Amino acid sequence: MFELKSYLNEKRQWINGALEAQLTAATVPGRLADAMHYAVMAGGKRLRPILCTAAAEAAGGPWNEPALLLSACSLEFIHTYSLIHDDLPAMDDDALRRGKPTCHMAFDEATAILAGDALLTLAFEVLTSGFASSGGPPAADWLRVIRHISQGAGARGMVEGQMRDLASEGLSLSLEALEALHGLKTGALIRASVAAGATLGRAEREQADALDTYARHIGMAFQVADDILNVTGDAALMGKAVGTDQARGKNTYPGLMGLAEAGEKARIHVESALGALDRFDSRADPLRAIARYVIERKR
Ligand code: GRG
Repeated sequence: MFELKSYLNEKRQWINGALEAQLTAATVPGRLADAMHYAVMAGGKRLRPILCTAAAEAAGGPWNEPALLLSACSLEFIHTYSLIHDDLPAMDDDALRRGKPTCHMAFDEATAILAGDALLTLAFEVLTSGFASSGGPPAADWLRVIRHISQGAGARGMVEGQMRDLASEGLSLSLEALEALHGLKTGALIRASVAAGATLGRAEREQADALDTYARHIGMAFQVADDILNVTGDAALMGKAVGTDQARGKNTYPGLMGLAEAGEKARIHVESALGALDRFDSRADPLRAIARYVIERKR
């Protein structure tokens, strides 16, 4: 029987070691390096890196190749940069993240902006370092990975989602517009994480499409669950403030359809994600367990 808790702990340890090593190698000691290190190593579930390695495993590849480790680090650097910038006074103005003062509170606003910038840049430096290693994936695969990640993170993905999120504060979005917003803000990097893993795991076309369907659904389930936790969650467990969405006039699933219906929506997305994995064998069990965890999580 697959045991998710020990699986997640093992992967987190592996990823945390790699993140430490990459940060040490890529920075010069000083305030910028301290702020980058502070934000990345403040905790976090490492969901995107784990999805990347689990997707490679589901496709039949090894999960622990150096190329996957580089992609996993890159995804976490991008995710952490987005959290640092999201917490800034110009955006969501949050004081607590991952159970600790946000980067701009622990350092200052300018340092937090630069730490985010440097992490975004480092993400791509780390990816390109994969080209240099012999015996790794072919260059064409690396280019595909870089394309998935840059598209997921950028102006057709997460950044556009953030823009829509900020622009729609205080306005009433339709369900369709809300889903499009979250598909970009939260979903695009999750899809990129799975697509990167599928590429490096040498997934066949059909497998890659099924994995993308899985990723789309867990991205939505993750966001609905996040909205629900913002209403019902425990701030101490989550390491960030709750009730903030309503206070800021954010469009959320519970706000639009009520808590019970939002919970049902998340559950349906998880079922659809699991359905997309029907043709996969037990090597997709980690992805299956992660799909369930996405809505059962308390943080
Ligand atoms: C600033 C370009 C830019 C984008 C910000 C990630 C994001 C976009 C905003 C964060 C706000 C938010 C609550 C989004 C909902 C889903 C989400 C991404 C939650 C945070 O991710 P977790 O739960 O965080 O994976 P940890 O700390 O576990 O890594």
